[in-house]
Amino acid sequence: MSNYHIKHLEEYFQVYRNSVRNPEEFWEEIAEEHFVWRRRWDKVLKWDFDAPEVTWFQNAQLNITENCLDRHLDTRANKTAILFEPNNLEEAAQHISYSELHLRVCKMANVLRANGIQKGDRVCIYLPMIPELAVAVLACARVGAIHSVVFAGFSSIALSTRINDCDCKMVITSDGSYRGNKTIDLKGIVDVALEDCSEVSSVLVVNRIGSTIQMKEGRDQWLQPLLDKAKSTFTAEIMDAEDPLFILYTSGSTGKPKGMVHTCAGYMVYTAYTFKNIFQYREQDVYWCTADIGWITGHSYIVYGPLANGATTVMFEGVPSYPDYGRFWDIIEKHKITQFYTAPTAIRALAKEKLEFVEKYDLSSLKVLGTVGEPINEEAWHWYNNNIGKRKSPIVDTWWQTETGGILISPIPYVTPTTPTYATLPFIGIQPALMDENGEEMRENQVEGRLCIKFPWPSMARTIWGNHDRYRDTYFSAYKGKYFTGDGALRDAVGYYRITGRVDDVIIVSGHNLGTAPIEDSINEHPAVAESAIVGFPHDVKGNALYGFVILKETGEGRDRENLKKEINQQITEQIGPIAKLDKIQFVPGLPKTRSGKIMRRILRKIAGKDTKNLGDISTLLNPEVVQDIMDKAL
Ligand code: 7RM
Repeated sequence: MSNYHIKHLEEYFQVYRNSVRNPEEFWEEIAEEHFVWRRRWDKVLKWDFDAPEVTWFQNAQLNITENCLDRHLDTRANKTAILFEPNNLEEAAQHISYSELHLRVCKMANVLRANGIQKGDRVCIYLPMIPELAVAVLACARVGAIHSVVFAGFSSIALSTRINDCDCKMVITSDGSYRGNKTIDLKGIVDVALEDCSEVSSVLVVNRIGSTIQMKEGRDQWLQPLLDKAKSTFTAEIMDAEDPLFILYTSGSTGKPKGMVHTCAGYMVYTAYTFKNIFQYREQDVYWCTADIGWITGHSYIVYGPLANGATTVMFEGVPSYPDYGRFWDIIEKHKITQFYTAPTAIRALAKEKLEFVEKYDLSSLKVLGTVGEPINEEAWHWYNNNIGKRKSPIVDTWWQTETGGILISPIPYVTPTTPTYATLPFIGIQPALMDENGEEMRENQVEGRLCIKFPWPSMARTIWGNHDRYRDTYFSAYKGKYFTGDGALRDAVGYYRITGRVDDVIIVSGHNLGTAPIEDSINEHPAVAESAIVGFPHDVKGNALYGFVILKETGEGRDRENLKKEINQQITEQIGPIAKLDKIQFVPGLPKTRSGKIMRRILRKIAGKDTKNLGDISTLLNPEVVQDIMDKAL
């Protein structure tokens, strides 16, 4: 019991040491004391990073929704589980109690079953941030279906790619969504996507905005009438510990997104345990994470982690700028938020606005602030600390990934002294390693290298859907016996970690992971484009923005450049989504390449970042002459 809630630094070090020396005993105790199981495990951990293969809580049986819902009904039936704050001010907030949520999930599970969804089937969820999204996720888990939530800002092509990759049978969506003072035609996007998805036999539609939409006979059904008729109980499907719970796509360095597969037991144990400690969660708290459930942060720290702890978790449908830039602070005051978890990009955007938007509100309920998604710069950290936390709420800078399922490096608030821009110490059970250029682990402090994790943790993704080889190649082949994160990091004199950013071809824009390859693929499809390369450059709000270097075909040379730029961005918007649009496009005669034909993005990054003093040795390039030309015309 005592290990479940770390209270001071000595205790952290002691529990950490124990968790690393006796990982099986440690996680067994956590799993035993804080969750309900249908069958106990035979073995806590089996692993082999070469295969790679990882099994936690072998042969245990459970249903995660019994842990997130049923077991709270005795003690928390009337406690608010989900506090829904709508986009529109005219609409009242909704307090959905644990018993109400349980009922809604059971009804939804019955609807899924009645529409042919069985254990192991994949269901795509493409919904805005409304309670039905959480209900749909939990209902899938209850029937044993594997949910694949696709962020409702993705385009129809991105959606159909994800639906087809894992053969979803069903899509759950809404007529539309509210976003500030706009509405978005979600069902229209789904209709276009489904022209390419022959396996989808059923579409359930939430009526959110009351718009007129097309309903395809025999395929599409409004959800509400089905729920009205559904039975209010549903016996949870019994799941094996290692059965897949969900698939969530993340971009990689080739064009195809990677469907990361998370499994039931380890994911539950780790997200619940990290939630409790990293947010120092107490029974009366009102916790708010501003992420969308379409990202891993929403899966782990809006839905599963909080609900497994019987917490009150806020779901906000809107945007930070509507009706004005005070909306976040208004919500904190209105619901007396105790933990507030957001992204550096949101902090930077709000820090640009007048401080009056903050000063109008009483933020004294706050106890813990969090950030996630990208490195937070010092200036944003101080703004957050001074103006939102009033220097009394510790900031937890939480480092983790879609692949890791839960937070791996973070302070524990009121326990770990924080330092701006540092994610500080590994969480309990996490064993980081920094690797040097020769592939050797650096064991001393005050070093910088590539960040690996050298021992399994319960919530790690087990595979990439349909492509285990890619899983091995991406994460377990760079350093033998270690999980490679793709990030660089430094470890300071006291052993604190600071994440320095991606070392591969992934760019983080506004906290969203964008692979360069899919964007380049999209640009290259434009008839006037021969070749392209994308790099990130520093942007004061988004963290990074995208800079595209584009070689035109001869046929494109005569075209109006401004029109071409518009068309290229239009194409990216359609194929990937507006998030991947380029801020700058430079037409170039060639791209710097190595002799083996690899684009030297390092050089392009320096040019885009206006840091050309030290380009390094370019004489070994295939075409050193293009570099000067690109520099002369840089934007
Ligand atoms: C949770 C999430 C993962 C990538 C990761 C990093 C970057 C995330 C931090 C961070 C510095 C942080 N999942 N990243 N958190 N960098 N400090 N606290 O964001 O799969 O979408 O992205 O995000 O590069 O590898 S993700």
